[in-house]
Amino acid sequence: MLETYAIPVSLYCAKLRIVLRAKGLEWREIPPTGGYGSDEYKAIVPSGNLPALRDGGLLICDSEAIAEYLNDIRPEPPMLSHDPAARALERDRGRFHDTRLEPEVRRLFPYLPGRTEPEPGFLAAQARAIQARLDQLARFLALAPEAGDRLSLGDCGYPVTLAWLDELTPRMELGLSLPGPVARYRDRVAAQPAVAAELGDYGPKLAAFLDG
Ligand SMILES: N[C@@H](CCC(=O)N[C@@H](CS)C(=O)NCC(=O)O)C(=O)O
Repeated sequence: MLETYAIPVSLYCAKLRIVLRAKGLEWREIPPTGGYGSDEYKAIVPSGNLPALRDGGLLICDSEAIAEYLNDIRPEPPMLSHDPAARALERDRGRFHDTRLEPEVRRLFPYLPGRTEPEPGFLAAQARAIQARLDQLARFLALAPEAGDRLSLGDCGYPVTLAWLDELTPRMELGLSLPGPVARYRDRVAAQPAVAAELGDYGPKLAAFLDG
């Protein structure tokens, strides 16, 4: 059986679970050996990050590489279009999430409520940076108005990151607002059964973690 190294609230672990659920795959989740960030875990997973996937002797440690591998070994339902142009846009969307939007949200993590107090002005500046990414995403979506009608690999990170923003916006007084095209895209993605199932499980865990 497939095994994933994961912890419950990790954003990219939730992204991976959406892919696993959409593919109807069975998997077993195991905590990082020796704990998150441990030398023991880094000895197994070169990048030391989560999630990682083990399939027999194969170990993969980037959520997008894992997702593409799962799409290759379980082609149905296809999560990348067969049409090269549509496939390129799906990958573009996925990269935008992983390299542009999510990293701006992650910069808030050291300052989550109850952790370190940020420097004055940091939260307002970071909120502007995240809002700029959301506005860019709205323009991105204009290039692919059908995005989210069918769940592609490029969509799976967004519902998780947007769930984080829902929780963090009031808690950290970020004053963020979702542009209309992003809100509509989000609704289309949230209606996909694999996303609804994961968010139903993940949402309460995330809220409890942030309250905790
Ligand atoms: N680009 C990576 C990012 C994964 C990532 O940032 N994972 C977080 C947990 S949600 C992590 O392990 N951060 C600590 C680190 O990268 O050392 C992916 O898509 O898998």
